[in-house]
Amino acid sequence: MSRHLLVTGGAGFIGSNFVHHVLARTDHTVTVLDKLTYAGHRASLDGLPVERVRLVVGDVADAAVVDPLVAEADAVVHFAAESHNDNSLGDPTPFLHTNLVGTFTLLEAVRRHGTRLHHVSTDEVYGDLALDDPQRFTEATPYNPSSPYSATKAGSDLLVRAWVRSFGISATLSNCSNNYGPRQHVEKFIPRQITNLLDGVRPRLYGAGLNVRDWIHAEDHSSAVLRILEAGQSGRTYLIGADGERSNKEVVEMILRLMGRDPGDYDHVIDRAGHDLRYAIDATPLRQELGWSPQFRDFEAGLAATIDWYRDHEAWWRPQKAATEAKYAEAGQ
Ligand code: NAD
Ligand code: TDX
Repeated sequence: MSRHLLVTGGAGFIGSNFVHHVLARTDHTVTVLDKLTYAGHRASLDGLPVERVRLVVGDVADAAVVDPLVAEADAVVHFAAESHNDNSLGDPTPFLHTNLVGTFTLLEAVRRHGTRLHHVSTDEVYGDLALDDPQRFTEATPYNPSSPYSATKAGSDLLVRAWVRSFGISATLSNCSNNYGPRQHVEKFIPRQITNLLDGVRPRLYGAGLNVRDWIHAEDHSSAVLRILEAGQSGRTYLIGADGERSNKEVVEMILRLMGRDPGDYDHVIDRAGHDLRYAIDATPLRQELGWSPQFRDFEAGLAATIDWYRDHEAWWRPQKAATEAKYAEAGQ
């Protein structure tokens, strides 16, 4: 059945991936609501069928913009967020505005119009795990966020749950692990190291680099969100992950090898304040109850394709590179 989706943050990394995924696999139409902050790229929506997708440039915290868009949609998928931990350590202000006030604004519109909502969140709301802890995060893991970013995402999740319980809105939530793939901003770990190497600059590893992230391709995140939108149970939280745990050191060494360099050719820099040690997702309910499974099971192949994407799309990332590196240089990273 053809439906009309409102996708917030659809010009960002994962949101744009989701819009490409939905338009290729369904006959839905999409309105993207995106503020086009430093992290949003109009070009990330290039190549899509213009009669099925429309971009509205606006703030998810602006009720006058949000209300009519929610009113005309069959469902809302909420990706819009300030998403980078390091930025939240420098200035948390926009994180409170977008992640908390933005989600609140959307919830009020959804409540007024009875529209179905899917809220996209992160595994960082659970805090971190010890490197040798046999447990992984599940939907029962207590919230324990470490950074201003993850604290505002945790707050946004709790707002959604409260609106389900108190006002009976129809909403699902998902908490996903670290994404990689095309169209990710060069401030993030993997694209930063790839584009540094393309510029002849040595990769930068925070601290000892033993921190573990549970990598999933953005395409697999998109297919999971679509599946939850189709078959998820209102009020439920689904954890999304693809069994992709790797230390940062392993990832940087793999990037170096794939780009034809010596795997030891990187620098250790000052560690992130409050740096979470390890994230790991148990996605069993999503796999067993909704029948979802990831398609990108070979991390090295996915990483090689991602390297090719950045090599072939310099015009997409080049405008952000110098300002991003200037910010890191100020922080000694
Ligand atoms: P991103 O920073 O690449 O994109 C965010 C998008 O939101 C941008 O297009 C930006 O312009 C837009 N935006 C920001 N503030 C806005 C506002 N006030 N109004 C409207 N639009 C606004 O982020 P991403 O990595 O694609 O993350 C998308 C979502 O997925 C976020 O909610 C994030 O918490 C979640 N998530 C990300 C990851 C990851 O690994 N990147 C993992 C799990 C969950
Ligand atoms: O230059 C770097 N060197 C480095 O060692 C950068 C930019 C990062 N790192 C480390 C920090 C982390 O341990 O790499 C790891 C990944 O860093 P990020 O890409 O900043 O991701 P992370 O902080 O793990 O958060 C990401 O996953 C969860 C997304 O940015 C969040 O939006 C998502 O919620």
